[in-house]
Amino acid sequence: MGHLRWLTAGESHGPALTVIVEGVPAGLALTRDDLDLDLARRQRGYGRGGRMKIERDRVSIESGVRGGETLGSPITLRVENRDFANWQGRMGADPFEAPPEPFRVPRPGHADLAGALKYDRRDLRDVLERASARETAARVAAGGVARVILAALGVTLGSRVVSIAEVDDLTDEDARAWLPGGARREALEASELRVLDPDVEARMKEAILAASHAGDTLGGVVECVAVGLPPGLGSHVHWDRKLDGRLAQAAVSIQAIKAVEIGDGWTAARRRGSAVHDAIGHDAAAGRYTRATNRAGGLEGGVTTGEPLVVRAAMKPISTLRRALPSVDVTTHEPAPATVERSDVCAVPAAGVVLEAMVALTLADAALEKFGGDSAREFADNAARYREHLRGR
Ligand code: EPS
Repeated sequence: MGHLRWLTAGESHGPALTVIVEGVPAGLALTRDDLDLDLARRQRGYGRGGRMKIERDRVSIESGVRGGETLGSPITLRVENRDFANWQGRMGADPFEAPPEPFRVPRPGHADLAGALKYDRRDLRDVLERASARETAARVAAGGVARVILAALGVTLGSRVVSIAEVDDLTDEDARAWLPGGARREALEASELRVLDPDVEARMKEAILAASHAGDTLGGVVECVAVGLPPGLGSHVHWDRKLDGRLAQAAVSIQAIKAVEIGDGWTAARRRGSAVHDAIGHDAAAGRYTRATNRAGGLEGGVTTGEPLVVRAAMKPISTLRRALPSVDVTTHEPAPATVERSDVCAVPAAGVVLEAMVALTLADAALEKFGGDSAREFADNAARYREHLRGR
């Protein structure tokens, strides 16, 4: 909606990824350590490729923060691509002395072909460099800023992997246990696949290893939960103000995400209404409405209910296959196996961290829209006054 605006720039093997975040209130405590934590989480995961051994993603804060506090001015974050050192002659901005060997055979499933047709590029690298999920490092850096905005409201969020290929983690545990500060948080973060059930994790690893041996790749499903949200973020009054729609757009915009689910989405479609909707109660002592269940995933009519927000995203298998699929050379139109670049076998755990960032950015935008404020104090005061107004309503 534009209360919190942000733009990323950067190619996968260019010098760096950059993101400018605009609309952040002044006076929020922000350090690079806050942001580096999530960048490191994004780099982990069983099934990642060689690139993650090269990179040590760290943020350099280049504007908008002074002495550890936000100024209210645009915040520029830069994440260096260490791999650029190996790509100088092929990815620099200066005209080439000798043009590098072009990338000619598109990978089915990647943006290679559609992007080259649209932008009239002969070397498919001109497309794939920006389409690469490397860009998500910039999103995660921006997401760290959004997290700090949300923390001022007492909102925290986290994610876990719920399936890889056909292996499901059916653990049905209160998310507060595995969100930051919860008793199961450390175990979840220590898990290489960011899964709650260790037996399930072992089976997922076997599946990833088998796919790797076969020159193949695997996708899966990640779940992001946010708690501490007030009722009333988003709006029912117009399609582009509905928070569920905004979250869906944010989630599906992540590279390789093909579907999104809010609350019990897909299973709700198979059930009767009486088994789907969350009965309403009232807790007089707490001065608030309660729900017996949260199948709606914290959203009704595009508005937060105050219950935990639950968003799931389905990631397709990565499109770079070592056992390449049939494709066509774009210079000769002759059949050829798709080009094989170094890549991941499975990046689902990283997608969970990216989903957290996209959800955080969307929620921070909705919170700024509702509570406004140029300073952190004004923002928090407005939110506190609103919560007071809700008590006893
Ligand atoms: C990624 C960096 C990329 C890939 C991956 C995500 O680095 P490289 O292409 O140099 O190996 O590992 O991107 C893709 C799988 C893709 O299809 O674009 C990262 O930093 O997450």
